[in-house]
Amino acid sequence: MKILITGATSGIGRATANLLATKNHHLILTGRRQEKLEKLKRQLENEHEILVDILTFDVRNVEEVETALNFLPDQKIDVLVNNAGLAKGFSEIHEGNLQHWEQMIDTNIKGLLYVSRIVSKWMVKNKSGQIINICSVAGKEPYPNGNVYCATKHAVDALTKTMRIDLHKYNIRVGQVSPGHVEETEFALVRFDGDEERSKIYEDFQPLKSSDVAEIIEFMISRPPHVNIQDVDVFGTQQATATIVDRSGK
Ligand code: NDP
Ligand code: 8X3
Repeated sequence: MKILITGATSGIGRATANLLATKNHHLILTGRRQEKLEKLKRQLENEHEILVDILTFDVRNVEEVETALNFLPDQKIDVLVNNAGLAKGFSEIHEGNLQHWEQMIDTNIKGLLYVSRIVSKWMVKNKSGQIINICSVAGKEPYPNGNVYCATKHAVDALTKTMRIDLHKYNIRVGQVSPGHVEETEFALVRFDGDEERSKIYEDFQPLKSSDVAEIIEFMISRPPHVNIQDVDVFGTQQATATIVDRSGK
């Protein structure tokens, strides 16, 4: 299958690329950091007998998205994993940073839409395909200081459901994974603007690993064509809700 993963330069996206490569899929990996994409392509093509294409673009820029995707030769994608996304900041609403808000809204909502609009059009034409959005517990439960990030992920939750309604009649599967905390990602470092001390949020409990989420994505993809997994809420065992975490040690 030909599988496009946005945000494959690190974290969940990269772990998903690594796992799907072992299943001999043709991968199209995207992100803004070209060097990381090139390194991953070299690694995966050396380790597996697969084709890896890379596309470097910012999902927030509609022209870049269109140019990059239209560069693909045959307008056929079997699976789209809408993973690129981020949180920026952690403050109460009256102290919010406008740039952070815009970056989250533009990436998590508009970027996902720009990519999905093009790829879903191809899927409708081909009468087949699957879209998997990476949502979050933040898309299900608002939590203190999460305001705009939670709002963007609630939007992803609504988009997964509405895309499913729009696309099911074209034989297109749509679902999402909604994880709690996931380590082996740059998520916390990005949220806290590279502040390594503040980013140490996984030291006193065992969260999910990026490979755990990758396995769920692979499971959703490998179901028989008549099965559509619509949503998977998943947490590390020590995390019960967005805010209730057993931080007594790993
Ligand atoms: P990472 O920061 O490790 O990965 C984020 C990926 O998104 C990177 O590959 C990054 O690539 C890409 N990305 C970010 N902004 C853009 C952009 N403007 N254009 C193109 N690509 C972009 O974090 P995660 O792996 O954790 O995040 C993946 C998804 O999982 C996100 O949607 C996140 O919200 C979600 N999630 C994460 C959880 C966690 O606890 N880690 C829990 C629940 C959901 P590059 O910088 O090269 O552009
Ligand atoms: C990432 C998990 O709890 O930081 O979506 O929102 S959380």
